[in-house]
Amino acid sequence: PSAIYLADYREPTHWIDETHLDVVIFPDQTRVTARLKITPNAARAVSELVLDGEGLQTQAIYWNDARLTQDDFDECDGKLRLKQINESGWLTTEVIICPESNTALEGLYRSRTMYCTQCEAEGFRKITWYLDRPDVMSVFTTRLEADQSLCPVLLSNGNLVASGSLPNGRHFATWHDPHKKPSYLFALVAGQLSCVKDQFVTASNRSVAIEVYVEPKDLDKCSHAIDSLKRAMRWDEQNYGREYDLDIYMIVAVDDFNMGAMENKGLNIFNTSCVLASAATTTDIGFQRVEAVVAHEYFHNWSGNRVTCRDWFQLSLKEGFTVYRDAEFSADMNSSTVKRIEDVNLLRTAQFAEDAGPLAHPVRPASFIEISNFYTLTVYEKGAELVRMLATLLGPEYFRKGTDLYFERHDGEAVTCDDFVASMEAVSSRDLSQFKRWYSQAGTPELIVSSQYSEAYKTFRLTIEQRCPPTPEAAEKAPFHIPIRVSLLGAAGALPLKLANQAVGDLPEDNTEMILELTKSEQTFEFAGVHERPVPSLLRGFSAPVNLRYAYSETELITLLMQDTDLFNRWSASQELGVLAVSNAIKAGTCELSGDWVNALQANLQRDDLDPAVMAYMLQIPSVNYLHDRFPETDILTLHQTRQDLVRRLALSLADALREKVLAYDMRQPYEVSAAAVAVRSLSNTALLLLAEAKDPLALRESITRFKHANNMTDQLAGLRAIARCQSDNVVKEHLAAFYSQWKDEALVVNQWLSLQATRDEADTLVAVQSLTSHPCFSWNNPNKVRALAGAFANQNPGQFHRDDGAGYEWLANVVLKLNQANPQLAARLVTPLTQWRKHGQRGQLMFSQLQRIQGATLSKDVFEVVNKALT
Ligand code: HT7
Ligand code: ZN
Repeated sequence: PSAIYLADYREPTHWIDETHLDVVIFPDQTRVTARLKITPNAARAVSELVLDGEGLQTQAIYWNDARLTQDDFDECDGKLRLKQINESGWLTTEVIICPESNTALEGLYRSRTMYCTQCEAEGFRKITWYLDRPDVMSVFTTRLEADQSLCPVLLSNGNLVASGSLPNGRHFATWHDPHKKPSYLFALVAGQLSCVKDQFVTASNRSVAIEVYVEPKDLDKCSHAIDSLKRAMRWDEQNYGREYDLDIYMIVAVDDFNMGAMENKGLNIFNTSCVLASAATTTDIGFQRVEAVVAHEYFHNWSGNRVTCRDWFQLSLKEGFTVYRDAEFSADMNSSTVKRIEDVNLLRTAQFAEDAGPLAHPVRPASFIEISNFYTLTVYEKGAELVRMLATLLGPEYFRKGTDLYFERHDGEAVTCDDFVASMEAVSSRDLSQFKRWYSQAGTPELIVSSQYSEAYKTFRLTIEQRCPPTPEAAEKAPFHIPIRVSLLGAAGALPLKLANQAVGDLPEDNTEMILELTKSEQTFEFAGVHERPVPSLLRGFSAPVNLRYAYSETELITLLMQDTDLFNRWSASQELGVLAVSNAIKAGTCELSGDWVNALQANLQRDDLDPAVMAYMLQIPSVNYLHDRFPETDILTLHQTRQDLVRRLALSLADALREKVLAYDMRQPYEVSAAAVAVRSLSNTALLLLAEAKDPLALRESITRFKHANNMTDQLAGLRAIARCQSDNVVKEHLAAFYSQWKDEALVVNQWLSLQATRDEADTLVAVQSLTSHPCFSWNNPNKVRALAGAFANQNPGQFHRDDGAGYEWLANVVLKLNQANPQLAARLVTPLTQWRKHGQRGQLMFSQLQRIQGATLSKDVFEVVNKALT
């Protein structure tokens, strides 16, 4: 397979103004007739029309209703070439496809009782011959035909314009979408589905029908998604001035799905895990995920659908922006600090690792072999951080003006990341050319900060140096434009700030926080009128996706933990204290906890003005992956054991306060998913789990009680997790069996059950995981099941995945090889942990050999690209 390059981008040779599809579904044989109105693109003046297609059995081709013979076209290697298309006309193709044998879950496939599609990024070409690229936008009319009893529901994008019965128990439905769209936003669904209906009245008083389609057994799990959707619709009107633009918004829940959800115009298709929710079967995290994903897909209607990407290199234009929008929405609906902590945790543990490994790529990659491999944390999460930095640099008013202009300028267009930044520049008159390096340079910049206080001059200087490590696309990096939000903490709180060169008249009303703009390799910022030696609170709210290095003393970190006026930075200080404790333990070879740290946490546990959910996060020692980033020379298992030791000691030292949190919790309260209720459960369950790590007698008792008497899945799973940490093997087995028999008919709960077993740090976990692949609940064709078992084992069980004998790596490689052809997207994602082999010294050689073993097989493009990059 060969790479394609951003630098080679050319406009399409032809446009497709109208697309008329006729999809006739029979078991094992679906006939797709596409009638396309083709117009040559005058700007290209190329007469050869080359269409994309994969796995299609071509039956017939017509140009303006005249059937073409074999001499008129050439079909080869996924391309259909038609020589002389110099004028507008109608191209009709007829193909046969077989959704029943499509295990890759791209294009049209069958999932349980329904047929459905996944066209992003290049799945439409598996349905019919097409110019399958996002800058070709067309008006779609889709006629679906199927057996009435097997597929009573027939859906596609836009509005239903005709439907009716046909002879032989068949029926049809015709849908018309008035908005031009690229093929990746096309969708159809046909199957046995039940529907929950609701409606939303827009700001301009239009009524929009909401319809959520699920399997009949799941009808009682739709209300949270519907409420979330309505909140998202209102929020987008209020915060971005964006109204929904069709009369109907449909969501379909599908059990077999490669990702979370898909924003097809007017017909979103969702992984069941991101739409279904009920107190009995879904955890708080699950509820929040549903809310976030529903909102994310809804926000795409503007950031992605109305204004789309010119080419797939611009993927972050829609994904980074939409992740930023959904993060702000979730922050507004729940606790903003908790949301930020969760996002920053993900960035620091997983995106930073991606940016430092062999698969590192810029937010706007310059080349790819398989675009599906670029739905990454870098494109999504780091991309969102870029938008956040723009919002920080411009301030809320200009940022909103910038997004308004962007939507207005480019409505109905396929555009680039440069166009997005250009709108921000236009409204603010700022020069963002240096900022744009964030889109083209990969790697996580490191900020090395030092400070100097002058008692005599009452000045405080921050000297900040930026460095960015080499990444595959470039060894040398030009300096980034980095907004650094800072405060200086004095004895009585945040100090008023004035830079030495700043006129008093330029100061804002609240001048206790400031955004420093770092643009050079090294810069010094001098604050004047600082009457006491302050503790700097740096990178508040994580104002840029960078690694901050400042030599805080433990006392300073404790000051930040207790007093910072930025709650996020208080949490950040708690993490730094965890890192410090690990560092001391590694140096000393034994794990002695600092009394000051324990006292500070204890004091925080007793404060009732602190959000309990943030407190729960303050009690977490940083993950092994993050610690490995900080201590790259230390073996991962040593880090894992040191961390476990620290967790136990912390639990023992805080036992009284933790017991109080466990006991204060009233399990019988009716379940509510408000931020406050979630926070209380979060702290109580974190306390329980910590006590379970220390085998505290209360945990031995309470884990069983919580498991048995919980009135919601959050508490029941917390009980089971605690049981798994503190009870004897027999008791654990007994409760795992009881949980399965209680929930065996709820696929999403069974996934939790699989993950819990895959993440147990026990010598026999790998054997258990292997035998679970033969359990009746497991299926290799269901990505949720594979992720729950293999994904959880490889990504969330450092102690067992990194076994000294390499058996964890070998098993993962077997899984990748098994899925390589059946579901290439899934296989390519699963292989990721092995690609980090360079970080693992001697142990890394075992990972390396497994990658080589994979490389020896006949690989799909997806796996080929990942494995080859990892090995070079
Ligand atoms: N835009 C959607 C991407 C997506 C996808 C990509 C590749 C293969 C399968 C997929 N399913 C969904 C999801 C989103 O970001 O909203
Ligand atoms: Zn998205």
